Amino acid sequence: MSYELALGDRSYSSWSLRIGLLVARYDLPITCRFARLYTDAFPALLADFPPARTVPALRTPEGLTVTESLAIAEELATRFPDQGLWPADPAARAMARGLASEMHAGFFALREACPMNLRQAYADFPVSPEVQADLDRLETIWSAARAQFGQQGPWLCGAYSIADAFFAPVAARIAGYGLPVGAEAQAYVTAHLEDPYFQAWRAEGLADGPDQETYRRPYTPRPWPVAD
Ligand SMILES: N[C@@H](CCC(=O)N[C@@H](CS)C(=O)NCC(=O)O)C(=O)O
Repeated sequence: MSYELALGDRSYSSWSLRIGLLVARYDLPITCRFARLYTDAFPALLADFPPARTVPALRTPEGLTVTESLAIAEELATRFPDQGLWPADPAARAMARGLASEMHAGFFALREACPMNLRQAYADFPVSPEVQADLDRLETIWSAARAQFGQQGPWLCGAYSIADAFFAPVAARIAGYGLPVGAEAQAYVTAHLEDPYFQAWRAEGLADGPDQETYRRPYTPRPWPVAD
């Protein structure tokens, strides 16, 4: 038995994006199976990954299903130790682990107000105080990581790591909803938008089928911010 991964819509499923980016970037030997949310295909896919009720879900060669994105990322890092999913440097790794965990456990206002949508960008999004507080916190932790470990490139803790994959959907939200961040955070967002693995995922998602109406928001539509 080999590794299989259940994933949702490439355009809309932020948790799928995180793990999908890791599989593609690190060329992991995992078969990805996709199903669109809100279709009959979704429960049918999950039926092959008991007891998962959300995506992503990883089935290991031993037949065990791992759920929860952070647990899946940790499991992949452990099972493929030569690929460098976490930074090799202990201090950078500790920082990266903290960042990914904080993302997994928080930023609820931003996630609620701005569902990830890689197909549609908006203008005139009204930023609530709660969303602004999440943005402020993001700027604080991104800046702290980059000040310590980010001098050599665009990512948070040296080379691209699980921490960056966990913030890829956040970068997409900042770009897509035109959320206000400073120059340093904006540069980090742009690094994600220009990342070839992110661009490939987004392009594949555009071909997944019709738009999912549930993700449409009543703001002024505008083109996706980076031509790719
Ligand atoms: N905490 C979970 C969240 C996973 C999640 O909510 N996935 C969404 C798609 S992005 C899902 O499967 N939703 C289907 C449902 O809730 O029924 C994780 O880290 O993987």
